Amino acid sequence: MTLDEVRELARSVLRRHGLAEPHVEVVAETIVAGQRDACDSHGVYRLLVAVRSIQLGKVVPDAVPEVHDFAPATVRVDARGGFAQLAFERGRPLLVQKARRSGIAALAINNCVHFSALWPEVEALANEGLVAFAFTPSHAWVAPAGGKAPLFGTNPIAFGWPRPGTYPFVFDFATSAVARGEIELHRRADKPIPLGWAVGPDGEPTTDATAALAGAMLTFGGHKGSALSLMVELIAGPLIGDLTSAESLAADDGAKCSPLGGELILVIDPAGFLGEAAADHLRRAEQLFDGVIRQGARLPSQRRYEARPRSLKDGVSVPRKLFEDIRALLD
Ligand code: NDP
Ligand code: PYC
Repeated sequence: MTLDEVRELARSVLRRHGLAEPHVEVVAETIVAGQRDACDSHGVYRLLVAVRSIQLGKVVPDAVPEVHDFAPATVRVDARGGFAQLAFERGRPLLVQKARRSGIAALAINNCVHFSALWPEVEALANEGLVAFAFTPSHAWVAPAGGKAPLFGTNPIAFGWPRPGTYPFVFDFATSAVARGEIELHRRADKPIPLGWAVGPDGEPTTDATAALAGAMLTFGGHKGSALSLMVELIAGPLIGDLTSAESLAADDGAKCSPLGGELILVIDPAGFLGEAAADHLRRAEQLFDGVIRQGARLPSQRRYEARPRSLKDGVSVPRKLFEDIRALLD
């Protein structure tokens, strides 16, 4: 498919299910971006769960986010039960303005439904010359290291750093061994998952995707990912007055829709510490990136950035079964 066809498909499906126009635009763009950058678990596949969330009343399709200028360096956006993308877009100008004025600022998005990757947000902020961090809990699917029962979400952490003359440095990963969407894609393709991603309902390691989804996912890096996951629960949950992953799953009540809760975004303007010297220090930071690449290692996001021009030129491949499942949503 060309990216225009992906965009048209995403928009038509979302409209067909009653999503209000301001949401259609921004939600479709994150789906196009995911597919364009070869992030299959957060591309068109996400239309299935987005529509399910609309159909089962787990997202408010015409929510109008409310922006609150809360304090000199903080912004709160109440998404009013809608998808997170529009809330982010509505809060972003004030966040950037505050970061430029104070050197540092935070955006708390509350009461949002979050189904997307976080990198589009930190990349957009890094493109404005800011260093950005983003965090959101999800549903309680992941066991803490040493345990076997789901408690944490897949709880992604994303980071963006502006680079002169090139794409920003961005990483974005789940604090579980892998995003849940990856396991779902393995189940759809009837493929085994690697050991270390999850345990089954019996608490034993499994390579069966269905058993993994019914059991508990595992954190990445054992106790280290577990601590980071708990941090995400705290700073994007109680710290901003929003739900933990366990509370989100309880609110879902078995519907299997996208997580409900909050997102915390922190931004730092390098000029806030460095003034006019910021550009020199950002140039100095480039040596670190060179040091990675010189030894044959790759930077996070390199795969995405390589996929991007390829997709723009040649289009993207969508598995036929997935395409048909999505097309059926238009009937
Ligand atoms: P991956 O493990 O696929 O990738 C994580 C990061 O590591 C990416 O930035 C990736 O860059 C980079 N990376 C991968 N391999 C290497 C390597 N060999 N060397 C250097 N860097 C590397 O991601 P996850 O499965 O953990 O998460 C996928 C997505 O799921 C994320 O975008 C996340 O935001 C999303 N998610 C969203 C949730 C939500 O609640 N909204 C919950 C959980 C996950 P590259 O992309 O270039 O490969
Ligand atoms: O893949 O873990 C995931 C996920 C949760 C919410 C959005 N993506």
